[in-house]
Amino acid sequence: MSSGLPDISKENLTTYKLVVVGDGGVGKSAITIQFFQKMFVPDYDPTIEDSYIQHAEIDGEWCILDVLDTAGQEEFSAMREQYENRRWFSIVYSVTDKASFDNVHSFHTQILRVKDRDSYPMILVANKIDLVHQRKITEDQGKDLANQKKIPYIETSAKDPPLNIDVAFHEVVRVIRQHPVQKTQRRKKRRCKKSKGRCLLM
Ligand SMILES: Nc1nc2c(ncn2[C@@H]2O[C@H](COP(=O)(O)OP(=O)(O)OP(=O)(O)O)[C@@H](O)[C@H]2O)c(=O)[nH]1
Ligand SMILES: [Mg+2]
Repeated sequence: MSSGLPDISKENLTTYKLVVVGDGGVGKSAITIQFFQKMFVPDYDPTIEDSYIQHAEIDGEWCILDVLDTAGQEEFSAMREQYENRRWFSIVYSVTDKASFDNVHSFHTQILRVKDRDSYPMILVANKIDLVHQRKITEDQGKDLANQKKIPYIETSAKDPPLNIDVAFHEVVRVIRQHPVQKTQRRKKRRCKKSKGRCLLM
């Protein structure tokens, strides 16, 4: 009987290594745990670093999602060095926390700097939209920021019943599939080193 899962012994599935970044307390862990474990964690336990891996079927194509849930709190921010080894990003802010919205720009800049590109596939996630009365950042403000950065914008709630959590993870994979990184522009000209008359791209 088929389990519905792909036979990974036969198939070479693509692994998407995602990183979830954003300020402390915006809900990065809640979103990630809701996606992987289908539950809401009401308590706030600041993350140092956690990773999750799972098969996923996105737009009819199976893949492996390997997600790094990062530390938002400054005291754990040394772990952000990990950006270099990872490829794809979701930047999360909380619609109830203006500072977390203001800090999106610095996460975005940091990713472009590490990747040495003018643009890079990523998405902007506006979380905690269930907290309607505490909302400080409107949908229009979020969309404007995402438009400025030329990245998709998704509103989520990790609280039960979850809203757009699967969509957020699926969308980042869609963005990656649509924009193979090879096609994005390097910010600086590639350095060219002469070796035995050949030009090696660095
Ligand atoms: N109401 C509501 N609460 C949320 C939501 N997402 C997260 N929370 C709560 O907000 C608090 C912080 O959530 P976390 O997921 O731990 O935040 P984080 O971004 O992982 O924080 P760091 O690990 O410190 O970077 C917790 O108490 C969560 O239960 C949401 O969508 N709605
Ligand atoms: Mg966390």
